[in-house]
Amino acid sequence: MTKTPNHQKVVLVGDGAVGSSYAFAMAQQGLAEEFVIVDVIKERTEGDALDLEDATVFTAPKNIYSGDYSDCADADLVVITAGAPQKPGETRLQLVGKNLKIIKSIVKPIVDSGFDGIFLVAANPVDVLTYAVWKFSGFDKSRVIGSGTSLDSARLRVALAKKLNVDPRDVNANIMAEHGDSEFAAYSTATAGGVPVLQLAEEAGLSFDDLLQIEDETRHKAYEIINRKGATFYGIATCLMRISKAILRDENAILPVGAALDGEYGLNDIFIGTPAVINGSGLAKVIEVKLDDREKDLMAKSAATLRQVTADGIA
Ligand code: 6V0
Repeated sequence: MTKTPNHQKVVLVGDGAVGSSYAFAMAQQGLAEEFVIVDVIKERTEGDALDLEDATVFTAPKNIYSGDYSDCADADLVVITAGAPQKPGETRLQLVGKNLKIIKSIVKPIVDSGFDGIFLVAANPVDVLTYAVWKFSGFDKSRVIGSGTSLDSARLRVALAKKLNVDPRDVNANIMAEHGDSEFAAYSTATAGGVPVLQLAEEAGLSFDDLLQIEDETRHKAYEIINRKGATFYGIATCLMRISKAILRDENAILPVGAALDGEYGLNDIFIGTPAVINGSGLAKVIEVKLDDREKDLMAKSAATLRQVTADGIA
């Protein structure tokens, strides 16, 4: 298919629970004129493409089909959700061995296709795998983005909104650092309606210990979902759609993602959860949050955890 100037093409690699939910979210939003699905299980991608094209009657004209890595050649965005998910009780970092192998086998044929767009990575452990995609692809850091703490931040906003009895869309609060057990809530800069969350929490009778309890529940929410239904997918799929939209519509949106750091927070050579400006060129700028002492300490510890796993996994 020949692309016209405004024609946008997305390739999804990994058509499991997360990938297929992402494809559905993208179809619902009418994003990307061409949407290609790749997976080792070919029948599933063919079935999903046939199923999803029926949804386009009610959204926007789209060409959705099952493809292969050669389809990445003229894609604007490749989204990687291929990889083993957590089993009950398993941490994200424990997935590193199996998923690094999968990532390596995926990135090479994509780069060989001539792909010159943006990578968005969601497979876990996402911070380590985003770093791996950057290393294996040889792409500029601005063109490799991880889902990072986007889902965790959404979870924090939902939890705070319930406690404060406000709309979660009006809560501006980020979970930062690893997408995993060492993440933390950046409460010192969180706001709702322009007012500090710390002030609103106090007015609502919530102590800082109550906020730490919310942080802890946010950190463990994935385990609660996995214990009940075996996987989490609608939340992350919608986060991926939101990041994709910021890229495809060149929004300059500030979103929490997994970003490559270049001295921010005193860190280098790492992908980690932080707010960043996302546009048609990828990650335009890391927004460095002014952290308080508790948060600085947690950021450093989380980075050290990630560094250890990254160094062990990617020689
Ligand atoms: P799933 O439902 O098992 O789907 C994984 C898919 O990947 C399957 O369809 C596989 O066939 C496919 N796959 C495996 N190897 C390859 C390969 N070499 N090439 C192409 N496709 C392949 O898992 P699910 O969709 O639940 O999770 C996918 C990944 O996302 C896992 O690593 C999860 O841990 C991760 N998640 C990340 C989140 C985040 O916030 N970043 C949130 C939830 C899940």
